[in-house]
Amino acid sequence: MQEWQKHSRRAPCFRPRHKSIFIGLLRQPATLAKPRRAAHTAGRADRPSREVRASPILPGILSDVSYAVPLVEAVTASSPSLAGLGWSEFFGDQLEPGDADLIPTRIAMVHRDRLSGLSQTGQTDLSLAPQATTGDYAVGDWVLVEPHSHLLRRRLTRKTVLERRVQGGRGPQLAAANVDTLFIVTSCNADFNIARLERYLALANEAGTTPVILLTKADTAEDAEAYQSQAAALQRGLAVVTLNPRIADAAGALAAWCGAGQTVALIGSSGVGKSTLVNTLAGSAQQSPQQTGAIREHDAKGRHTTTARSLHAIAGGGWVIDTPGMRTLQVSDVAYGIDTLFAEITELAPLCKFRDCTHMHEPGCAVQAASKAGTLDPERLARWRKLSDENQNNTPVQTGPRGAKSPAGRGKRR
Ligand SMILES: Nc1nc2c(ncn2[C@@H]2O[C@H](COP(=O)(O)OP(=O)(O)O)[C@@H](O)[C@H]2O)c(=O)[nH]1
Ligand SMILES: [Mg+2]
Ligand SMILES: [Zn+2]
Repeated sequence: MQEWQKHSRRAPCFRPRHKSIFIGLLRQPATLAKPRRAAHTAGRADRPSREVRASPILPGILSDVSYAVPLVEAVTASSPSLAGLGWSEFFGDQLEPGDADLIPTRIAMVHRDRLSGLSQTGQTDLSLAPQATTGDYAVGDWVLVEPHSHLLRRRLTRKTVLERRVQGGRGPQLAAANVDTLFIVTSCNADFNIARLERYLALANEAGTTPVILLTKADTAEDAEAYQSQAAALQRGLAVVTLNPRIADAAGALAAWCGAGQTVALIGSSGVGKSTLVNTLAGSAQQSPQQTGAIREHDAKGRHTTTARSLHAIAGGGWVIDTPGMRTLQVSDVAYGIDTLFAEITELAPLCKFRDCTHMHEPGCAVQAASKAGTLDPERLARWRKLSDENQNNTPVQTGPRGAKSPAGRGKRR
């Protein structure tokens, strides 16, 4: 039996392909009912490693994960388990009988003209079919590869995907796939910008990943606690961690999100310490450390020293994806992400007199009333409006108010 077969509850031929997706939908939290989502964004409700760990049908699956050995060594020296690479039942359920000879491989690096992947046998450069392009793949994707030719035959449906629209860019860019936790990194200096953090949060919520805000450079700030409290107020239940990526303790502070089989991605402007953090998380076993760079003193802007996207093993287990820095980020198709971010506004809307209230000038508007009464921050309301309007303008298909698509209409092709 191949290892991937051990991660499937039933034989592939009896399994409906999208079973996990429907399970995911049934488990959506009752508050803030989420519209029906595409397979790749079934997200949070179907966390792989936790489900695998909890499964009585799959005893001992993680027992072969070597927690003590840095995974970067495990990958090159011995064979890592698929669960250690982030594989779960969500992916196992997508396999078909004809896939038995193919090798499940995780995309580890995306260059302009080539891809490399990690499998149980180590790192391999992958070859693409003539009509395929590297831009169709994201770091963290699971693909099926032919054993000898290393030809990439098929990509599995994503559990989560982070994509972004860059100002002036043509279409959305894939940043990372199958990410459990998004570390949104910002510094306690001129880089700290609430409206930009809200954009990242909307993106993370929409992608189905858990956002965590990491505040760096507290050692250079006069009042680091003020940054911490401002960040924590951005979204209900949001975790905010202040750390110095240059110090080894940073890895311990993030251990809760970095267990075996877990994948985290780093997002944020250039110069905030993302690559430094990758190097700290990867530890001394890392073969090719990320390049890091100094920032300009007057505006805290960094240089783009990270160009390719890549997957790095975390010394204590799990994987981290560094992404190139970006200052501007446009939102599109993130209605659900915005609703989660601004839950206090979303929850007031049903109390408005008109069902399609825009919360601008209508009589009986509960949102305006809360703003006037001082229970809703007017600045937050203004930022919600700006982001919602931008989202609506950038979202091509709209069948509901403010860019919210009808449940049946939702579903991006992946
Ligand atoms: N003082 C201080 N410097 C830091 C901290 N985090 C990162 N740096 C420095 O900031 C610079 C930019 O870091 P880098 O990792 O290249 O940022 P990236 O562009 O986000 O990948 C480097 O010189 C780091 O050593 C911190 O918490 N405190
Ligand atoms: Mg960098
Ligand atoms: Zn209203």
